[in-house]
Amino acid sequence: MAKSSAGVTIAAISTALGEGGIAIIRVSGSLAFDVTGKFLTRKNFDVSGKLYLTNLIDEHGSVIDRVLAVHFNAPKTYTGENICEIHTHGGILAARTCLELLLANGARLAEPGEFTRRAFLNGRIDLSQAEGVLSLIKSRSLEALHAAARTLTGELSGEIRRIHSKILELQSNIEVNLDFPEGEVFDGSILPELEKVITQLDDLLSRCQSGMALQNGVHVVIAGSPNVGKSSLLNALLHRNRAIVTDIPGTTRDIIQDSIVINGLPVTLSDTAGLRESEDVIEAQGVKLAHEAVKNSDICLYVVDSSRELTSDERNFIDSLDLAKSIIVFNKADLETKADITCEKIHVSAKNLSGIEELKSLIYERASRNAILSDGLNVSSGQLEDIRESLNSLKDAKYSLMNHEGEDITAGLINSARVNLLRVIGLDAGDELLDSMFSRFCVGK
Ligand SMILES: Nc1nc2c(ncn2[C@@H]2O[C@H](COP(=O)(O)OP(=O)(O)OP(=O)(O)O)[C@@H](O)[C@H]2O)c(=O)[nH]1
Ligand SMILES: [Mg+2]
Repeated sequence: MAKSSAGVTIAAISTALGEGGIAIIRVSGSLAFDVTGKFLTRKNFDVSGKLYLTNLIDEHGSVIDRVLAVHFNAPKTYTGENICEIHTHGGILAARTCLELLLANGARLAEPGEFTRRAFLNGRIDLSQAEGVLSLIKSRSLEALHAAARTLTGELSGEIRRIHSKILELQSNIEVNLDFPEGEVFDGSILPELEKVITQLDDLLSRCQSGMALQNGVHVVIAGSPNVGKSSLLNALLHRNRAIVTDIPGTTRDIIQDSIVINGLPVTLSDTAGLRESEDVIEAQGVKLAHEAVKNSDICLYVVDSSRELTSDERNFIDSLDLAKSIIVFNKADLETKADITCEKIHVSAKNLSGIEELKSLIYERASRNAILSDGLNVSSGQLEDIRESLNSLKDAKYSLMNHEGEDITAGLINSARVNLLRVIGLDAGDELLDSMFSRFCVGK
């Protein structure tokens, strides 16, 4: 979708298709009022933003629906263009007939996210706010919704602009020194100022990581030897019998997935086949899948049966785990403990449900990496990467400053930190970036 397509009048059904109270057809562009005017019996919509009752008619004058219609006059509209919205009665046919009439008479069907893309191109919102719009639509928990709303209302943009102007100040202070090759007039306040900006950007990055975790959720894999109680633990975490539990080792073969929400954090749980060498072709495939799942997980719950001693395979597996993203679960706490290990562990009983709430809190803690998730801000993965790169450039700039590598090198690094930050709010964004961003939206948004 090229930038030049802005201006052509576009139309789409903005509500979900299906039976409902009302359906809204949205039209945006310089000809929005002319295109819709042909099919509305009311001719004057004097007040911008006011809903008027009118009839929707077809080319022959037959009434299709009694509707509410509203004109929003450019430029203070969602897209920055003239917008007309027609509120038909819910149901697929009235809305679809209305849309077809508009498409046959001067409007083009909007592409996914095209209304919001126009809002961005016309300066009504920046790119981080556009991401907020998308996240708001896709939120799966109230906390994720709050994070999206904070971004949509401009909290992230405000922070980015504030940090950007501080970086700009630093950059110009350093560039002044480029005129003095000996560097003898070097301003000693630059380093502490740079450190302050690094701390601020670091905080912002962790708020964005929190927002991302709230939006995407985390993937938790339950792994361990056969019969230790992995499937029982899945059922305990879900509070329902999702997976088959038996005392026969090798019961679970395929990966069994389900999800829970912990303090607003969506968590996908995967129960896996017990890890062991197996001659059984099906079980061996399950074990292979289990290893892959552990590798791709955000957090691994490594379950052991605490009522028996650990095997050398289990000890080796624990040694190979990245403990920052793993939780060692000593299951069967209702029985006498025989297992022993020095690293941190949590005692639970999937049978009598002791320790399950504590385990959920631990999963939340690990996932949030001690950041406060309720402070989250929404970004796309590309925007998160831009913030991270910006931070890395600032850290490199600090290193180069401390090691007297030269003001030109420091200034170059600070400049790239600044440019990366601007990308987050969409300044200098190319068509390619915008295409990938807005293609994730639905039609009509
Ligand atoms: N006493 C006690 N028994 C448990 C507990 N958790 C699971 N069990 C029992 O341990 C046996 C194995 O449980 P599963 O949940 O099927 O174990 P698994 O790790 O999924 O086993 P595989 O799928 O074969 O790898 C069953 O008989 C469970 O009833 C527990 O906390 N306490
Ligand atoms: Mg199982």
